[in-house]
Amino acid sequence: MDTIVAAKAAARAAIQQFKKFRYLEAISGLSLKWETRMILRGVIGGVGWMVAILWVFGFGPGLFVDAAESTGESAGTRPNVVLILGDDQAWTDYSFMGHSIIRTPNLDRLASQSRLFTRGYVPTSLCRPSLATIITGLYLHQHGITGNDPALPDPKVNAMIGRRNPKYARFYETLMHRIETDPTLPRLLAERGYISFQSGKWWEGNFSRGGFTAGMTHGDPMRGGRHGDEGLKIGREGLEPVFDFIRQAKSEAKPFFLWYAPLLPHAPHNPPQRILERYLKLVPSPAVARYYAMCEWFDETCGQLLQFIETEGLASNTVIAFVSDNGWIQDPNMPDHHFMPRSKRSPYEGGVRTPIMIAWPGKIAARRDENTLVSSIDIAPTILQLCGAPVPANLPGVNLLDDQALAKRTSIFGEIYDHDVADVDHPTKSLLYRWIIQGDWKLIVPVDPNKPTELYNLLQDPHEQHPVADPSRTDQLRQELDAWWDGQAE
Ligand SMILES: [Ca+2]
Repeated sequence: MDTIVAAKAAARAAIQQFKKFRYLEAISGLSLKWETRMILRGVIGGVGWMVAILWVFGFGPGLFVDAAESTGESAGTRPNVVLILGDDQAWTDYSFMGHSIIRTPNLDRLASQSRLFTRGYVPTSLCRPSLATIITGLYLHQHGITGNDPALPDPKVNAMIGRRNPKYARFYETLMHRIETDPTLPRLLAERGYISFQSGKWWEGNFSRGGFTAGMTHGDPMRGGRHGDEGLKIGREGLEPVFDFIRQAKSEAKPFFLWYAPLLPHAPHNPPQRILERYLKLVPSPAVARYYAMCEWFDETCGQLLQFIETEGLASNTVIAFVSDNGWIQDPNMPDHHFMPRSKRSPYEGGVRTPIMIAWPGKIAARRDENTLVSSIDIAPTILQLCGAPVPANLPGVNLLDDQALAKRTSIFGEIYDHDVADVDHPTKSLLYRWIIQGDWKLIVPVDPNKPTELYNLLQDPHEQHPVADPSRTDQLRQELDAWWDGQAE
């Protein structure tokens, strides 16, 4: 499919050259002999066709990834971008990822139309820092938002009350201000004329602080602002605010960026009864049934969003990207939403692995990739290039559509912190683990010297049940991890 897309692009380029030449003739008043004209047109057009032929025979990988897929710039296009963010859903919990009970027909369809990476990761398994990474394209130690909340000095005081204490306002402000100084997708896309809308999860105060031109989250702590407030209604109470924004962008003929981060399947696990009933019959644990139903509910809202884009006639000019901010494995023996130790907030696969996909009908060839390691740090540079926006030099990710760049990168990395940030001025002091995956191997390095460093072969042991003793491989991976970032607080 890539070859056909690229060959078509080359053919289109050749036709454009013909047209350009005719235009030049017209505006310059050149009156060339018929024979001269045909020779020149033949030379110009022939170059395009030659490139197309070379591509077909495999001489051009990477060439048109930039020209036709990655930048969008060459065609002068500015596609709309819809970023769908799951919240607390493990990598296994979609039917397209092989789950035998959970139904996700809408995301399955999107997966079949996408460049899908089943070995996707987020560097960290906690909401706020993971979302900050997705919107900035930076690692946690770069953007400085490492936990969900600043630590409260008195754990006995109710957290919501404690957070409103003016004494601690500086702590919140220090963390939140970072999103104003870091690059963000909406801010960078605004330079290309995009309008943007925040819906759902958003931890960084008012939506405008992240560079969104519109949104749902007011972020006022005196009115319950913490991780999305009004925005958290999206999906659970319909999608009308998102639909209104899309209608507005369409009527103003402006390209748009949509942040769709509903609190789904995140707790509270209170799915509609009509969905829950099916799962209660299939699994013995009511808590697991509720979580499974939440996954289907999330999928249902994604279907409503994608259907709206289709109905509005925007599908062919809209990029859809998907990632979950972190995983979740429901404890079957708890009455309510409680996660198992090796899921959310942990460095294990149940916390950090997620499918990552990107779709653009007719522009990005659908392909299921079960080998290549990718990370949520790659989403920002991919979107920026697709929209023809400049990619800041300090972004560590690569374009998900650039096969050569992906092949060159052999390792991906992550860092796990405590839920609360102990010292907002030195946020990396709350570091708990760093991890590296290289090929099939994963090394987890704890900060606590009393905890073991763990090595796993993910191909043979995808759920990390059997640590491997291999000192030389451990040393080699440890060196590469340290070369990436040594974990020392700044
Ligand atoms: Ca989350």
